[in-house]
Amino acid sequence: MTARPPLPANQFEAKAFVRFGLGKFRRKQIDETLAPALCLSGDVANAVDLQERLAEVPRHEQVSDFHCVTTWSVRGVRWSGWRFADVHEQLIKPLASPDTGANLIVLRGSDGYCCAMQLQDLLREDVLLADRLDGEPLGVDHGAPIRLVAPAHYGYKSVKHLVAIEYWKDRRNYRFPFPYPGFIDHPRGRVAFEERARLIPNALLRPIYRFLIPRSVRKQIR
Ligand SMILES: Nc1nc2c(c(=O)[nH]1)N[C@H]1C(S)=C(S)[C@@H](COP(=O)(O)O)O[C@H]1N2
Ligand SMILES: [Mo]
Repeated sequence: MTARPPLPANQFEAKAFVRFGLGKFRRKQIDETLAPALCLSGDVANAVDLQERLAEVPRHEQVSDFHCVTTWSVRGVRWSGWRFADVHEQLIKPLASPDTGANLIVLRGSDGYCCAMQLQDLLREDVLLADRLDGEPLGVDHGAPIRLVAPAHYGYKSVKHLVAIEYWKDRRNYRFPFPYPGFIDHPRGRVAFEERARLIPNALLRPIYRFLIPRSVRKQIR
């Protein structure tokens, strides 16, 4: 057996992959009766709903580690869905035609959570729009009906219950969800560079986040 590479800096291995959400999002109830939709809008020529068209994109399966910014990691999570890069190339460009320079991508969940990523980071080949986990349809605990999976980035970028994607030129179209301060949201959030937050030094942030872990876990939504 080959040895597994070490975890990224200052992460520890969690025993289980649990439902996780900061503060108020942990308690939010997800409306499972909503008809699935994936609205694409922002600085684009046409706003479109991608939901029905995803089936045209080839499916992709991957196994990746998942790293939460509060320092826990889960190894070997098996996701399946569609590569964001394929969806961008095969659906978003032809159907919506985003403006040149619309490189700030805002991802919104049906619980009101949202997060932004740079287009260049979403086009990595390990970024998925996932609708399956460990060979089963994605459950509501981990983000049904569809979630983002961006393994090179801290988990808070991997928006669950994804219902809308926006392409923007101007950062002012985005705010990290109330009441959380924008400085805890790093513009990139790359795990390899320990980009946990803007402004706050990691040495200060890590103990605060570790303290919050037991308060952010929700074993099951029901
Ligand atoms: N819609 C939504 N997406 C979200 C969150 C959330 O609260 N709501 N929490 C984020 C955080 S901080 C993490 S670590 C992961 C947790 O994913 P999990 O619940 O599948 O473990 O989801 C991220 N995506
Ligand atoms: Mo997280």
